Amino acid sequence: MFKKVLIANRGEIALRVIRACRELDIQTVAVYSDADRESLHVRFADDDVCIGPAPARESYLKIPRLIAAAEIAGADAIHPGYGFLAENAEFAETCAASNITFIGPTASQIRLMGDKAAARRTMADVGVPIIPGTPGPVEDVDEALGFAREIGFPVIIKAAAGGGGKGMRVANDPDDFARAFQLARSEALSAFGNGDVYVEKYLARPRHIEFQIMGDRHGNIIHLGERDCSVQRRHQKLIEEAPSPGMTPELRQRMGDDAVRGARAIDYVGAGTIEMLLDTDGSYYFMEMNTRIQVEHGVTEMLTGVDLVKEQIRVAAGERLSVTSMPLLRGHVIEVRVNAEDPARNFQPSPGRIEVFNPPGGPGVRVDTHIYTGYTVPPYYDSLLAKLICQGSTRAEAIKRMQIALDFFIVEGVATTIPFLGRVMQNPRFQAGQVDTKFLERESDLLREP
Ligand code: MV4
Repeated sequence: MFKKVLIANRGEIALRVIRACRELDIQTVAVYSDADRESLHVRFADDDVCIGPAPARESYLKIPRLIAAAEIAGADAIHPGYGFLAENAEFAETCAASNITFIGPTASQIRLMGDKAAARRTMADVGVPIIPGTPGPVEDVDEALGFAREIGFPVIIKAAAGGGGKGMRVANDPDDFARAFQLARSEALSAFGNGDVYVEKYLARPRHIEFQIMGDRHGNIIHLGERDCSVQRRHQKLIEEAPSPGMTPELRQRMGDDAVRGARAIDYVGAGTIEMLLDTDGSYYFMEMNTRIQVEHGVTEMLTGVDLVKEQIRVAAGERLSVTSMPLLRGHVIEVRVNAEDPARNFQPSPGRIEVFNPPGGPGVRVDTHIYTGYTVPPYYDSLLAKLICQGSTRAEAIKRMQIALDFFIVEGVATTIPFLGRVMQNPRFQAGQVDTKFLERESDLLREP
């Protein structure tokens, strides 16, 4: 097992990884920027290294500084968390070249799944359903329009190097197509330095369903059920839950088998997620694979009792997965993301000093956070303050516990999404499980205080 793990991250996920290391009796190294000197991850790690100024480009994203910090502190492994360098193949490669274990998949697995068009082809080759569309990137607008006419409108044009909604444009009809194509291409070029795009049939109201995958170096690959992340806004997830409302054991079996087959196609090692779109007619398709631990991993942990971060560390050290098939699912779990943002002002970030902090508790309630009374939320990073996760024996009980937990959750000093999330829990369509990726567009009244 590792002696010392460097956590190349900040915020709640850095604390989450430190906890897992402590349980495994592994020493920890925190890294921090000038803006994070007072952060809890620095306090709770055994060792800490300042890696630069506040902007992430000059600190959390600087590969040579992270490697140097690991070498100075004597870390034999690096956990990347999520975001920052978690899906950066070059970082994984540099770790390997420096004799430091990257706690995650191989650089080539990251690279392959990072190319969304290549990932699509890989999945199609092993019989995982993919959204009808072009076999790979398209050369020019005429070729693309030809495919679009074959597939049938509406279509969506996606950046091969994209993911998370960047470089994506919908074309409703042939007249609309050239404009959408050029927009997607130029957005892809400026965001990713790669203008490759491909075309898919556009699904109007899909559910976003993702399967949690874990693989080890002994050839074991399992899934731990799905999460429904349909409640999003501009590709930012706001609420995640499991099981997905409306999921049946039969559908889970089929989707889960496909997800595992897809991960097996690349001999996947570590924690990963197969994202799928579930259409209104019950058909489902592979969308993307994320090669990291995700923000919402705690949902699956609460539902299954499996500690995914400990599993990640164990399999990176060459051990076998401690679970060999999908565990029993314990009722229902819902997670909300508490952000320092104002929903009434277009979710504008609201950094500043936390004057009062009182997290909720009680049966079935988990709070993952790095904030405390007196903590100052810096303006440089994403605005996640806390993840509130509630479990119940039924979905209704989980919602009830969430409502109470949100009522008892006090954060003063910055605007937060807490009141908005409380309104979502009271929403009849949400309560009925009628969620899809257009939920918030339809229920836009939720954004304003009544
Ligand atoms: C789609 C789609 C409809 N049809 N692809 C959004 C993020 C990126 N990973 C892919 N996304 C979508 N791809 C086809 N062919 C709708 C979305 C989409 C979406 C997906 C999941 C969750 C929220 C979403 C919000 C808007 C669009």
